[in-house]
Amino acid sequence: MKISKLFLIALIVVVLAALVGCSQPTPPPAPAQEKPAAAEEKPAAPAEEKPAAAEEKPAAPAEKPKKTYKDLVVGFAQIGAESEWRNAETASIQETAKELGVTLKFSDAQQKQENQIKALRSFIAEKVDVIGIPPVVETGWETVFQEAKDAGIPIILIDRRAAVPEDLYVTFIGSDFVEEGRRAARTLAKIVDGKANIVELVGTVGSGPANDRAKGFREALEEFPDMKIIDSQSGDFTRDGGKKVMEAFLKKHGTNITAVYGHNDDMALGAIQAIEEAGLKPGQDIKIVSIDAVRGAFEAMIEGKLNATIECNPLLGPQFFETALKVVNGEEVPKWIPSKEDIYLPDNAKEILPTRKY
Ligand code: GYE
Repeated sequence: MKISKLFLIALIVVVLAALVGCSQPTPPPAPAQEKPAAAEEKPAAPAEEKPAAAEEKPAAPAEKPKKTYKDLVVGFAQIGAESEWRNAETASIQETAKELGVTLKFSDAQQKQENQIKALRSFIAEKVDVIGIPPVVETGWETVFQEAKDAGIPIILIDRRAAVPEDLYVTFIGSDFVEEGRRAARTLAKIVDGKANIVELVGTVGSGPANDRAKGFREALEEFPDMKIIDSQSGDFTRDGGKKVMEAFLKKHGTNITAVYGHNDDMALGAIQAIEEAGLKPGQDIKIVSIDAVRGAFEAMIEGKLNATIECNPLLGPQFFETALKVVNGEEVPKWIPSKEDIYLPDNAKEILPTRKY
C-alpha cells in the first residue's frame, strides 16, 4: 500500500510536471505556426517558379531569330526617272542594297500612280518583308496601303509623303519641303533685295514636295511685300517641262519677269535654256533659285546662270535599309526621319562641285 501510495504520488507529480512541461512550449506555437506557413510558401514558390521557367524555355526558341540584311527582301516602287535627283536616289537605293546583300525588287512607275499601285500589289503577292515607296502624289493610297497592312507588310514612305492615317505606314524618311520653300524665298529675297516679279515652276501637281514647296515659299514671302508671284505652272519636275513652261511665261509676261522659283533644279535648268533662247541672260536679267542641289545646278552656278540652290538630299539608301531592317526586327522607329540639308550659292560652287555625289 505504502508503495502504491508512494507510486501514486510519484505518478501525480510526473503527470503534473508533464502538464507544466507541456504548457511551457505553448508560447512557441506562434513561430510554430509561422514555420508551416513559411514551409508552405517555400515549396510553393519553387513549385510555381519551375513550371513558369519551364514554360519560358520553349517560348525562347519560338521567338523569331533576328533578320540580317542578307535575309531581307525589299520591294521598292520608284516613281520614275524624271530628274537628276530621282536618278541619284535610285542609284543610292540600288548600290546600297548590293553592298549590304539585301534582295531588292525594284520597279519604275514612269511617274504614274496606277503603276506604283500595281507594283505594290505584286510586292504584296510576292510576300516581300518591307515596301519602300515615294508616293508620286499625296492622295489615293489608303486602299492599297491597307492591303499591305492586312498582309503584314510594313510600308516605309521615302522622300515623299502620302496623305494617309499614320497607322498605314511605319515612317517617312525625307526632307522638310515646307522649310525648303521658306529657304528658297529668303534666299531669293537677298538676291533681289526684296523686290521681284516671280514666276513659279511647280513640281508634279498633287505631290508632297510641290504642295509644300509652294506653301513654304508663300509663307516666307509674307515678309517681303514687294516680291510677287505673277504666274505659277507645273513643269512636272522635268527639264523639258520647265523649258516649256518658261517659254509660255516669257511669251505672256516678257521682261516683266525678274525672277524664277523652280521647285527643282531640273525645271530651272530647262528654264535657263528657254531664257537664253529668248535672248536674255539667266542669272542676270532674270534671277533664278531652285531646289535639290544636283551637279547640274552647281555647273549652272559656276557659269553664272543660276543664283542659288537649296539642298534636298537623295542619298537615302543607307537610312532606308537601316530602317527597313529595324522595322522587320520589330524595333521602334520615329514617324519621321529627317534628312540633313544646306543652301548653296555661286560663291563657292567651284570648290564644292567635285565633292558632290549627285
Ligand atoms: O526634289 C525632285 C524629284 O521627291 C524630293 O522629286 C523629291 C523630288 C525632287 O523629281 O527633283
